[in-house]
This record gives sequence, C-alpha cells and structure tokens, in this order.
Amino acid sequence: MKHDKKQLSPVILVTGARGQIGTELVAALRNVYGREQVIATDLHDAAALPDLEGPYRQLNVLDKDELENLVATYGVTQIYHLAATLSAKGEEAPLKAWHLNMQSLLNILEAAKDHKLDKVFWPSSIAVFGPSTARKISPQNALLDPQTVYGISKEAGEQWCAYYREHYGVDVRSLRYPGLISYSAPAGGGTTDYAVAIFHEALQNGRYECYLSPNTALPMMYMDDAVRATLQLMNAPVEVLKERGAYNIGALSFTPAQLAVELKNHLPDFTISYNTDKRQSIANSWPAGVEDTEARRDWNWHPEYDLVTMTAHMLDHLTPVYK
Ligand code: AKB
Repeated sequence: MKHDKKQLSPVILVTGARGQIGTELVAALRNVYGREQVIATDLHDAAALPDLEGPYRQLNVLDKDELENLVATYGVTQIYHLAATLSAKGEEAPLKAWHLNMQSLLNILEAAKDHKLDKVFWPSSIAVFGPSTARKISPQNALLDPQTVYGISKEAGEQWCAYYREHYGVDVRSLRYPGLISYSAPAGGGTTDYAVAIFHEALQNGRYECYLSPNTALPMMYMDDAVRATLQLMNAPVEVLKERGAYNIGALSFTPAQLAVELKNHLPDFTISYNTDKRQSIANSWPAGVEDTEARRDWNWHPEYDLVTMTAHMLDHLTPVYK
C-alpha cells in the first residue's frame, strides 16, 4: 500500500494504537479514510492480537530506525503519536517516563521533518498546569508549572513541537486533553482513571473505593468528544489555527461525589468510599476546569456530552458486559 503523494487519501500511522485513545481514534480514522489507510502500531506482537481489524505493525517508538523504516515503506503522510506514560505511572519511574515521552516525540518530529510528512498530531494534557494556574478554570495562556514528570514532558513537548514548526515547517497540532472517559479500552496509569474504573466497579461489585477525595473537581471529557475534537483540529485549515501551541479544550468538570450521585440515579444500590493515595496531590495541582475560547473561536470546538449524557452512554455500553 505504498502511498502515491498525488493520491488524496492520507496514509496515517498511529502509535500507542491499542491504548485508551488509540483504540477509538484508529476506528474513527478508518471510518473516515478507509481501513487500509491507517496503520496501527503498538508494542504488542500481532500474533497475540486476534481482534485486529486492519493493518497493524509491532513498533517500539523509541526505535528510530524501525519507525523511519515503517514511514518509508508505507509512504506515511500523517502520524498520530499517542504512546506515552501517564501522570501517576510516570511518578513511579520518572526518568523512564521522561525518556519514553520525550525521545519518542523527538523521533516522530525527526521523521516528520526528514520524510516531509503533511501533519502530525501529538496530545498534550491539562498536566501542564500547576499550582500557579487559576484553580477554578485555567486560561489558554496560563503560566505552566507542572508538578509531575508527565506534565513536565508535556510542557517540554509543546515547546519542541513549536520548535519543529518554526525551524522546519513541520505542521504539528496538539490538544491539552483533560481526563478521558471511555468504555472500549481501559485507562492506564493516569490520575483521572477513577472516572473510568468507577463504572466497571459499580456494575461488577456495586461499590467503588476512590483514591481521590469526594470534592476533587477535575476537567474531564467523554471519548466521543475527544475523538471529534482531534479530527476537527487535524482537518482545520492551517491558516485558522492562531494558537500554535496546544489548544485547551473543555467539556466536563466534576468531582467523584458528583459522579457517584449521577451513577446512583441509574444504580440506586451503588456506594462509594474514599481512601486517598499519592494521586490526590497530583490532582490537587491541576485546575478544576479549562477555558477554551481559542478552540471555540478558531475551529468551532464545542463538546456534546455533559455529565448526564456521558454517564448514560457509558452505562448503555458497559451494562451488557457485566450481565
Ligand atoms: C492523567 O491522568 O495522567 C491523564 C491526563 C489528564 O493527561 N488522564
């Protein structure tokens, strides 16, 4: 499937394709561009993945030669680079997390420069914010003072993306994702993961012990909105993108206690208890919400799911799994 540059359809390589975002983004991209146009990559051996629904290659994105080889072989024109270690897991082995998050991004940016790729997507995160950000709602241009190695890697990554854009003309686009909630693949290693785990535990055991305190409000988003935002940003004409760093995108802001109340509307016997751990101090350093005027202005961003519709949608999909 070597790409002919004159062809209209892009050839898209996705790293971290088996992760929480990748699972849904690959499906959405295949829906738009066709199954054969999207090459999913991840660390797993293809032989161990019986459910593959399109092209898949095993790839450790720290292996620059293998990455370049795939880009050249398939005539890749766009990369969505999703492989990363998230906030909580990153604190367990900071240097390892830094190496994975930074070196992989630099490998992707180098490949984009050398192979003259059309576009790159790389996710930043609300983890770039820290204690000096307005606690209630963080503006686009807040001072960034991340408190985790993951957040530091996202802040540095935003700078590297700006550098490659400025010096080499790489069209790299980015969003600061909030905590993402989805039913099809588990979240892993993040601070916001409770908002996914709570659904599984509620359906399986009728209770959940939360590692954040009841009133910890954080920015969150349903995965359908996140995927739609990503495709919208990537399809926007470059001239409209006035914010050339990573865009804030807002959707939901809720606490564990508020989510528990909403769950109880569907599952009256559900109970929640609290036992905070190290993730609480990470959550305390993040704002409760983000201000996203620039995304709304430049590429017409608006979320579709609120707490009520997100909860109902999650339960619709997960209830049959636990029946
Ligand atoms: C995490 O909790 O680390 C992630 C994020 C907010 O980027 N979900």
